[in-house]
Amino acid sequence: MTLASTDSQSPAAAPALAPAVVLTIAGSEATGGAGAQADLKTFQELGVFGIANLTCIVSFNPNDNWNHRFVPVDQQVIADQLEATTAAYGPVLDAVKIGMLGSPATINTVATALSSAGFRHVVLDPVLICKGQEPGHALDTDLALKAQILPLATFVTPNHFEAESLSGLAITDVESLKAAAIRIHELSGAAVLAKGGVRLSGPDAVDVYYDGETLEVLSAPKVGEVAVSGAGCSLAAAVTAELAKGASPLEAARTAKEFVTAGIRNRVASGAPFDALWQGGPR
Ligand code: PXL
Repeated sequence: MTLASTDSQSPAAAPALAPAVVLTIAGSEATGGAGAQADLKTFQELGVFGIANLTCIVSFNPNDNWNHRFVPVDQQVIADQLEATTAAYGPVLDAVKIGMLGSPATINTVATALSSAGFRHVVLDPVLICKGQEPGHALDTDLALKAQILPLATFVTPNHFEAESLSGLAITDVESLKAAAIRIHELSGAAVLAKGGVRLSGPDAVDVYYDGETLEVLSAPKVGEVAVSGAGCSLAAAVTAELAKGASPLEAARTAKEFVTAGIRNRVASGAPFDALWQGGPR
């Protein structure tokens, strides 16, 4: 509610409550399951004012096994979006989520903007791979992300593959997921929410949170054994929204896990290989 009350009957109208403002720097995923679209829907559901600055456009190809068609946004256009956003909202914008960057050039552009913007919360969803893609398809991008963006992150949400890649450890069970979360914290200084998802066997979807002091295993019964599109994006976006509203990193992680579990339970059936998480699920 942003309208100040003009009702002369109410003696002490409360001042309008301005929503927290959050930014996602992410790619568009045309079918709306993942990427900036998932982030914006998550922001709206969690009551924050969402902004998306686009880095690339991904359109799956139904005629080629749903492979990714990837088009980067021009570097100057990415820089322009970030300039406009920080100029318009700089003083109140203290939480940003980083999703798919997709190329070393974009990583450089975004790292430069982040370094001067001084955001309090930088939540990194280290998108090294999308569902259905081959690991290691873009090693130069993975290396640039680790070198230039990871050190700027205050909160990181790697999935199973990304946690193995960032930590250099093999993850086969909850104990090795814990070891990876600790290692990634040591490398980055960030709070870490490492996701086992459906990749670890057992009845529960298990994630590990570690911030240098608290280690917590977050667990929820698995909803099927198949990954859902937008789960990773929505989790990191929910963490960002909660941090912007003043939650602690651990509280943000817990709320985000609940939000994503409800969204997976109420997923939207898709003709693509993966169903899509529904951010309205918790309602
Ligand atoms: O889920 C990872 C992801 C993030 N961002 C974009 C994507 C994908 C996976 O397809 O397309 C734009």
